[in-house]
Amino acid sequence: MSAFCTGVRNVMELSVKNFKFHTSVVTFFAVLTVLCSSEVPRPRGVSLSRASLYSPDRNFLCFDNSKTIAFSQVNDDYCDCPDGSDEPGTSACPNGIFYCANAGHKPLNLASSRVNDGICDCCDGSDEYAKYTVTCSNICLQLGRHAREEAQRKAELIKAGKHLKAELSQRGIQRKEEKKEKLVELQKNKDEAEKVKAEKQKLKDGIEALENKALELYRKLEEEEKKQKAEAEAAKNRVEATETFNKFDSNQDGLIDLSELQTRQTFDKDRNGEVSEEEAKYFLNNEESVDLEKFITDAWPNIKPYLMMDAGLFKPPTTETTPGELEDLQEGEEDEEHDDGATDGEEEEEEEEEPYQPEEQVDEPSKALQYDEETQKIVDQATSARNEFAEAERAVRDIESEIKSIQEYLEKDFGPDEEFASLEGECFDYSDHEYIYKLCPFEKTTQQPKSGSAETRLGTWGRWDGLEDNKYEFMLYDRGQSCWNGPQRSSKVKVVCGTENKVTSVSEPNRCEYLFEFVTPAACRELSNDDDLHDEL
Ligand code: MAN
Repeated sequence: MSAFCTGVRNVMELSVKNFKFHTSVVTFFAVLTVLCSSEVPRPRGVSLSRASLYSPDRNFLCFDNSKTIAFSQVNDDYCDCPDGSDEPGTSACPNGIFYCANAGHKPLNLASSRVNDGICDCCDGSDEYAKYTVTCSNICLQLGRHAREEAQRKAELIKAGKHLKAELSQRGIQRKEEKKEKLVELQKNKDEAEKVKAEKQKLKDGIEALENKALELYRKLEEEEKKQKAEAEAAKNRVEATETFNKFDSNQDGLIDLSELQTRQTFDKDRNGEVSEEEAKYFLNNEESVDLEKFITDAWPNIKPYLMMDAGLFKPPTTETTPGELEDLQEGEEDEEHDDGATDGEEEEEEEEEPYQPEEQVDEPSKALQYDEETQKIVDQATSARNEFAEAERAVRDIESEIKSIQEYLEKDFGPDEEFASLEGECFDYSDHEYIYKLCPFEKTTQQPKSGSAETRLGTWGRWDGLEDNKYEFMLYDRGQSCWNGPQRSSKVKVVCGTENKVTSVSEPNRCEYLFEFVTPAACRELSNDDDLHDEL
């Protein structure tokens, strides 16, 4: 019988591992396994592998070697061994382990406190043998069948996916190689470009030194010209001021006093029909009277803008009058001039007065200095040397930035066999009733409301974030747009084996924390021990 059972177990293991048999054959062997697994006599709660440690023919030695007890004390509902090994089938020891065979499905090790606690933990119901609280039916065959079908489906998927994954890996490896080759080439180009830059710099520095020297004379000339211009301006201003002084000094006493300004409508700042003393004083810089020198330095700067305004040459920006007020002022002025037929002689005289005219246009543009032929040649050479240097500098910068982006690419972890590399640069959409989500592997995740408003970044590529046994199971995209009154958005992407690249679901388990599920052949890998059915027998 024992040899038969060993044979049954071997066939079962083989069938499940290789998925070569029809499901009905597997089920038949599963039933035989159930029969065989109950065949080895052992105390309740003991696994097959430990059965030999519990022999009714001899005393029982606690697993920690601390004690030897009579075999009759095993499972007597009294805890003798400190490690709980004498009570595998009761809840007497707080640290005891109960083993359910679950024949036909996966065996299970339970904390012995769960034995006879009224909850069916083992699918074969063996943990609730007291039956005073609950009766558990044995559902291991159904569960086992379902698990095997699921495992078979998975295995078939993996088989198909692995084929595609191999192609992806090949492409990824090739892409990486190409990038590495490009990097070597770029390094060479950079060395070359730096040499060119150094040469261009030398040429530029040399010609600029010549240019500086050649332009020294012109700079002096330019300064001189500026100075002369300023002096001419000052002289012109003085002439104008003097002429105006003489015109205003009606009694010719060499002084302009308030009364001499009060006769001139120009200085009626508030346009009330008369020039008050206060108004006149403003123009004389708060003096009662000024001589020519004071007039030029202190009064003329106040008077000139008003004369220009009168002549329509200048509309000063003023804090006292808004542009609208100024317009009103000018209109008012015109009206007064028309209405004022019966005013006294002086005013009539003044009306006839020629409007103020500056000597000549003040801001005459200065003519650009003409260089002599030799200097012009040097300036042109320097200009083109500067351009060439800037060009060489740009070339180095461009190569550097290309190198940087290749280095960043090479630093990215595209999986142990570069199988995820081809996902870079692509984006995959997923649409639910409210949003269109986007996963751009190794770049970002986004969410766009279907209503059309702006896209929200749910995260920026961070790292692989799976557990140690498969770090490629999850991607983390963090540092997304801030959540209102909350943290920055972030997304996790569960990467699952599939025969195509596709986002299959997106959810928001916590506010502003998103979970994408993405299937791709790149994630197809051999089943781990946890996944295969070896233990289920
Ligand atoms: C938007 C979306 C949601 C998110 C809220 C948080 O409506 O990004 O996913 O939960 O903002 O305010």
